[in-house]
Amino acid sequence: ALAMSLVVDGHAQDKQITLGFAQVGAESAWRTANTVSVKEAAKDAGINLKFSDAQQKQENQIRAIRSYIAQKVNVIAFSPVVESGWEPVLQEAKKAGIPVILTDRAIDVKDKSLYTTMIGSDFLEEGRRAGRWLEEEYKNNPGPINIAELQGTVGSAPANDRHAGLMEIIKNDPKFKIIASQSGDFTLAGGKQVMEAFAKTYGKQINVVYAHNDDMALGAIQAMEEAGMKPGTDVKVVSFDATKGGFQAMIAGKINVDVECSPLLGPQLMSAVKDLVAGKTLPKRIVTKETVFPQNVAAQILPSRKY
Ligand code: GYE
Repeated sequence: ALAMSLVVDGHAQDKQITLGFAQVGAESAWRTANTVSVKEAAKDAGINLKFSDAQQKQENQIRAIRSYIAQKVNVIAFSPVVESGWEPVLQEAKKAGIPVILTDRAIDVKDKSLYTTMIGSDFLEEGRRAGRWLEEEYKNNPGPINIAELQGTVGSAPANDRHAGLMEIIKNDPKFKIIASQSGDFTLAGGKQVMEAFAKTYGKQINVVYAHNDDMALGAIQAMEEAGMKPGTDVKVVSFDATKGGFQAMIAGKINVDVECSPLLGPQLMSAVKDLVAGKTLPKRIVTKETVFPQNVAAQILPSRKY
């Protein structure tokens, strides 16, 4: 492995960087790909990685961050489960002089000096992209267009922003109505369970399922089929991430559009870690490049998908 060469007291010595990474969990295909990306990139960069899985619980993540502080790692990175409640532990990191990088999800703190940079997607823009697709899809339809929303983890940045981005676009067009909205916690099982309840209560009234990720969309598709509904035709399905599973569902005609969100953040994270240790200043925000995939391009694009 490559190691950084530092000159200390006139002696050149190899000093390996240690990074403590506190992951959200393993709730989705996106997350699994993100974990692989982080682990592989650390290896390629010669960075010693300490990795923890919080099983979608903020308290576990806080505990992991505290242990990284106690172990005096060089840099801490984490993908915050939810947006709020981070000040105390981040102040502890700051006091210990350990820089913190946010990956994937943003946090809500007044004191922006509590983190150095945030590497990840613009979830608000993703929600707007989905909203624009809906406007275009239904432009010749007077409505009403009833939307059932499967939200991600309550209080998480992607759930908050994918909802807000959609609202920004459809709020001035009264034909669009969100008739039901509930969290499926970004999991397939959660999406299926919530959709079963929606199907019972609203049945044929639902025109669109707006799922905050592919895993929940796939679960919802199962639930709709079991309830005798036709996802992709009778009910349009809008999803996020654009995983291989999402692409396969598009090819099968069951997801209508998938807004891309890339989990492949490992290489960018490792170069940010190296820059920090080398004393460079990072931009406060590093945005991932992404696009939108409508169903009709899925078969052609799937072979080149990496997650
Ligand atoms: O969309 C979802 C995952 O934070 C962007 O988390 C990420 C989201 C992603 O569970 O599949």
